[in-house]
Amino acid sequence: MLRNGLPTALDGIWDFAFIEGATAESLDAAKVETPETAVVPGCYDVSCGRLGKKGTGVFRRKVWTSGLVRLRIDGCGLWGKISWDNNEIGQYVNPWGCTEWVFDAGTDREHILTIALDNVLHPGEPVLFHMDYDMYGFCGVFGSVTLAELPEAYIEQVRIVTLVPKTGEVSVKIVLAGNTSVCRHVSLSFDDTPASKAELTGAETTLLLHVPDPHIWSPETPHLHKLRINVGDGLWEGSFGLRTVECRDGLFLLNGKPVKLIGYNRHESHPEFGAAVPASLMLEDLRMIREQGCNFIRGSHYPQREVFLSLCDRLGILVWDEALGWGDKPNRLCDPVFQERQIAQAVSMVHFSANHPSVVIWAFLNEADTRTPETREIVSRLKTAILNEDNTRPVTFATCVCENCTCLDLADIISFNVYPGWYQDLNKIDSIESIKPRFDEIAEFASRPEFRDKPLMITEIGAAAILGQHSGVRWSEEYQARLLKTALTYILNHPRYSGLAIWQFSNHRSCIQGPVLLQHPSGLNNKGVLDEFRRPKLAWHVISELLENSQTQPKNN
Ligand code: ADA
Repeated sequence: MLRNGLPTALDGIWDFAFIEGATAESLDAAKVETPETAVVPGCYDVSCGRLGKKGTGVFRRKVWTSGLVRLRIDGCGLWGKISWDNNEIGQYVNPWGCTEWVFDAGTDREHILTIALDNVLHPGEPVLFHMDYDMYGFCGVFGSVTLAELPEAYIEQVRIVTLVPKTGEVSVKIVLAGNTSVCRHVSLSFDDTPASKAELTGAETTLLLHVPDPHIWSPETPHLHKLRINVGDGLWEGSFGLRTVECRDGLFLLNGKPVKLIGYNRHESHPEFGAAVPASLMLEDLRMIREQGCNFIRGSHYPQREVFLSLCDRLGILVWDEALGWGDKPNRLCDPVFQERQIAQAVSMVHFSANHPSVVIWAFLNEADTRTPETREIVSRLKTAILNEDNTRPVTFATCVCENCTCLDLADIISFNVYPGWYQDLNKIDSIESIKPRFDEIAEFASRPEFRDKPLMITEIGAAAILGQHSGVRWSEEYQARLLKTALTYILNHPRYSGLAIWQFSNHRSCIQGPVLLQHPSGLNNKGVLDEFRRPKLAWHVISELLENSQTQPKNN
């Protein structure tokens, strides 16, 4: 490895052991034997015989390095401890979220990296994942593990903000760490053009620069620019997009033009990969979504991985990126430890993902029960923490308490999760006709003076369907297709709505044994318009035809 701060991937074959019933906290992981084999990224509990097992997966490999290093893991399940040789160097308490640790690796020799992760649920503890969440808590390393050898003064963060897309005017904030006094100048090169030099003004320097030959980033023209930065021995390379996002007069504006956000909620879930969905499958998912005529993904319900956002940057897909939460009640929302972990997770999400042009909305706490005033504190603290990290994007949260939410004034986008036709009117064999009146009611509510300047979205609506089930009523492909066609037709044609995220792209594995309408005895949430293997249900074809004939959405680039 070159000691320039650039990451090297440690993915591939690792040693492994699974200790059933144990928590990572209870293990002295550095001393656990690891006679089995695992592949990183990868989940332990996806294959038969392992699904549902609770315990600690111990992942281990050798690494030859020395000195100051930065270890980064782009998402894990669910929590655990990181050890280097025989020392614990950090805890992982940020399920699905990217986390990094900077530490002294020691002398130039072979070292032992151990990642111990448990999916044991800690009922009653203020952890960030619970058994009553409608998503399976896999045990594994979901994203890439990288290590970077750091020079004496190294680049901790670069934040690129578009000021004027057309002229390519950007601000570039460079945050240094280590012995920053040794560096006085920085050299920057856009798109491999000749580098320009600038003076550093300390640990944090913000420069106003012009991108030569600027091209705007948008779903139709997802043009990416590249920036390379040299500071002393330190090197940073990254891509970015010239685009602006705004919410004004009830509209969602991209580069100053109104856009309807039409697409899906998508979980990272697959029967063979669990939550460690490979980039090749992510690309297939995104290609299908783009070719169908959609332009939007709500990353439900946790921070999206680096590689996923990079693919969305390249394909021109707009992303709602949200911190982990699912139906949390006031007892959790008001817990001080839960609040601190929620805030740390949200800040980390923004810290790692803010340079992705595809990310256009930050969010948190899906369907938190915000009907009572004491829940405002965490919502307000999360919004403030995110804006302190990045004030260039709208910040919001999706609520299912809708008009009864006490925090809508804190939401930059009014985002309602509603299920007329599925969870309501269960005494009726068919209640799809309740969608229009409900959407009318919401549009009326969102037209009140206090809300009318905020964009309005339906961030969830859907119905389950079992592939091959053609009864015409709930659980059939026909019912799901009719329900979604009704909802999508309404949103595409109603000017008050800025978007719709269908629940959901593909079936995902749940872990709650909740009401049968929520998930099928197979342990899957079957509201995907594709099944868990991405096999299309009737709804996929009906939506494709609807979008093909709609004048509202931009056609594919
Ligand atoms: C909620 C929740 C989703 C999913 C959905 C459903 O809206 O936000 O994660 O559980 O319900 O399938 O009912």
